[in-house]
Amino acid sequence: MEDTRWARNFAEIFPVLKQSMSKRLLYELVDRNGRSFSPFVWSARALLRYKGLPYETVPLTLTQIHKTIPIVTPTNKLVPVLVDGENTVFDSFQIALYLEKYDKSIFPDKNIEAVQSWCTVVRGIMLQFLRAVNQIHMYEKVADEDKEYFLNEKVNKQVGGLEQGRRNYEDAKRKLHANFALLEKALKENRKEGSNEFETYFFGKLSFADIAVGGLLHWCVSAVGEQEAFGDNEFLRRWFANLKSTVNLNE
Ligand SMILES: N[C@@H](CCC(=O)N[C@@H](CS)C(=O)NCC(=O)O)C(=O)O
Repeated sequence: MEDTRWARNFAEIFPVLKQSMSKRLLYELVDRNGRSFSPFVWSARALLRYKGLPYETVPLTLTQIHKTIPIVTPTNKLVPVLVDGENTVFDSFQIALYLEKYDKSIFPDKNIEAVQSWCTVVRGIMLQFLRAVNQIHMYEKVADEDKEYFLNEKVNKQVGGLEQGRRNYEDAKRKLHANFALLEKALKENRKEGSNEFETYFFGKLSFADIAVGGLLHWCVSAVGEQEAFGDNEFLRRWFANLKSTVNLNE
């Protein structure tokens, strides 16, 4: 009698269990106000939205990331992590590769190596300029529990401490805007004939290289606000707005 009831209950519960196990989860980093600012998470989110794949987010502070992520993915410490049913993938580029099995490829002409090289180069160059500007602001925005870690691991190591970072800030901003001007030039050179001015992508078509740059711009806007991020670079402001609407990520 007991056994039958247990089996019946299990049969009722099983679809619920299965549904929760097959949920798509995106682990992400948030600031003290619950806002997602990570460039790499933005790229993963953009992919999910572009491909129209439903998902839920697991918002974590840095302190929570350090406790949670090694349990979700024992060989990894960082976000984004995507749990897609029984598959767990980390690193934004790996997530892009994994999501290729769904509609809307993000690697034009299946040219994975070329897109990867561009991502590595562009991210590598832009990150150093962005850090010098963003980290000072992000220190104010991260959760209280994250501040000490953020100061030691990001501000001190990446911008030489708060004082030095603040002293160099205006110069860093000038260099970042010069870097943005080069980005504008590179994008315009790759414009495909017939495309409108803001539909201009590194490979002539939308690729993960654009989505990686979009993530970096999102990080900058989150840190310093849109006005300060773009300054008078109207092209990049509009390019980013166009990218967000293309990937359905207007927040
Ligand atoms: N190459 C990785 C980088 C991921 C990464 O650096 N994630 C940061 C957030 S932006 C993180 O998790 N940081 C945790 C920490 O610094 O302790 C990717 O593309 O996903």
